Amino acid sequence: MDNRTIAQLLGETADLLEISNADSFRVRSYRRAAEAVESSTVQLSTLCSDVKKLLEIPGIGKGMAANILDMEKTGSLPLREELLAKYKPTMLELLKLPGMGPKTVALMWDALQVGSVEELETAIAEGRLNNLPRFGAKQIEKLRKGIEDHKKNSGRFLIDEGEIAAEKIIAYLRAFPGLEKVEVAGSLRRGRETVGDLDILATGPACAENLVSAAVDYTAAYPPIADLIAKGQNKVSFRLRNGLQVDVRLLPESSYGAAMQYFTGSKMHNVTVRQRALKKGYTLSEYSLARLDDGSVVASATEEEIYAALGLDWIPPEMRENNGEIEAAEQHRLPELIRQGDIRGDVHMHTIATDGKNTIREMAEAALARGYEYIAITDHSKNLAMTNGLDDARALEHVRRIREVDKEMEGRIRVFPGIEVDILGDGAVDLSDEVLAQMDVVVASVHTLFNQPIEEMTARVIRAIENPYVRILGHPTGRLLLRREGFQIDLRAVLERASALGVAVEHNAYPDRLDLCDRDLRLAKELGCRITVNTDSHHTSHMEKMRYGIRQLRRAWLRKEDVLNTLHPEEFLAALRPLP
Ligand code: DGT
Ligand code: CA
Ligand code: CA
Ligand code: ZN
Repeated sequence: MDNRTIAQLLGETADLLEISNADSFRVRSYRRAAEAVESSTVQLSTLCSDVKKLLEIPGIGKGMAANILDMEKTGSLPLREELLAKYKPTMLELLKLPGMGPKTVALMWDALQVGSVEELETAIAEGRLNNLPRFGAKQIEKLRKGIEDHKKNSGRFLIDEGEIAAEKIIAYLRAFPGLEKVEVAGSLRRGRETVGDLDILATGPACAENLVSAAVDYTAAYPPIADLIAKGQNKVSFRLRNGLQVDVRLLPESSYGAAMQYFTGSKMHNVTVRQRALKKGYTLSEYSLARLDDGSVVASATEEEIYAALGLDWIPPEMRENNGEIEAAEQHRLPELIRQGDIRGDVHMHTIATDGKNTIREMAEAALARGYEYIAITDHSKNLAMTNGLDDARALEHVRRIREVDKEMEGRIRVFPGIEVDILGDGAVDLSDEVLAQMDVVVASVHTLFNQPIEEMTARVIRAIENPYVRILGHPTGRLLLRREGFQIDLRAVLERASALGVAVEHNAYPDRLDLCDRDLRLAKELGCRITVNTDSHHTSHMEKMRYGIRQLRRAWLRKEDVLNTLHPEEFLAALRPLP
């Protein structure tokens, strides 16, 4: 069992304990253990033969160690199963709705015997929530809307969850003798922000017609399979424990390129490419590009050959959305897309001063290890009290410490002082101008009052970026993928103003934000906005999430020169809006 699954089971148990009104100390011990496991850099399953090592992890006591051993052995956590049986297995789904915490779930259960999203929907429709204490018409409407969004999203997964699952399956398949090339196709290959299912293609000598059944058997024996959906001649479909469906196809080497092209999609890209093939007297299928007249194969082994035979440059998967990429490929003017290695700094991250898990120094060392030339430390401001946000005095003290660490690093990496300053309800920012003036990187973000009418929210954000010290607008729409839609805002108006002022807009690479989305990033570029891509790391391990952001920038057709933090440190500061 991987750390993520262990952490998830522990976290769910904490939620269930809280729903059952258990002792808060007990709830906390599960939550702390979940966090410890989540952020642990060692694979816990490798420690299970040695309980002492498990106990060395802070947050893991004797009881928790026993739980982890249990999970490793049985694949489940008895207390969690017990609590789920007391309520309903669907209980945890309710927590995914916005505004539904354990206390509210407990209330719904106690008062109305509601134990699933569906039951809640019915209860709302029947007006049974109207007599509940603490539930006004507004909250009920919010819940109803939340259920609607939830239903729209359910069945999709965040890109990181998809990618982690895919990497494991690929490693498993590569271990089979004669499976030489194993790659992901579908929406994950295109870098879409969420994925519906995984499409994995494999080829090699083991896929030859007389051999493939052994490879199919091996695929169907992948240990984490929770539910084998179908096992065909060269295709295996299954579901993982988290509900994610996976389609694996084992293909002869001769048609691998055609299959990659077909199963990468998108559907609309493929439709357009196929029409183009027909015009040229060809037919394009998942097996080959062939002549219409005599059926002879023109190209099939690689994507490059297929695109070339159609008079097109090879198109990066992130661009295959039928947004003009085919015309660009025909005219040999596809942009050179930004790559992960182009990034030289990460300028939005948190430390233990607020809700981060590491020190300034640890963040700097981790960034240095990634090869970065600079970071900015941007902790929260006081309006976010639950994060222990900084007031003016603490912010100044923090700036001093950041400058100290910058010196300690002796030029190996620059550490810029900054803040993620809250945009208050009226568009004022949360700290004084004198304090903001001490910082190099002021990111301004909305974290509260998401429900303002669109005019008010637009005016609010524009007022905030008009503050002359604000240099970056953080996660501009506030969306949380699969959980919360972005707030209502006239984004074009905001981006136009940001462009005029020289305020950069952020693409927040954290996989449940990916905000601005690909489409809006393209708009930002069109409007002449400066753009940065940041991880918003709350832990050293989060810095690697940059790669999910890079995928979105590529989907927006952005090049290295469109993104400020591809610059060297001094150039980067100079490219931000000039300070007053
Ligand atoms: P997803 O799974 O919802 O995140 O999105 P995709 O793009 O991975 O879609 P999926 O898994 O249904 O199919 C993978 C690719 O295979 C898709 O992008 C294009 C191709 N494909 C699948 N079924 C069809 C089809 O019926 N017609 C066409 N033209 N292409 C298809
Ligand atoms: Ca798919
Ligand atoms: Ca699929
Ligand atoms: Zn934020």
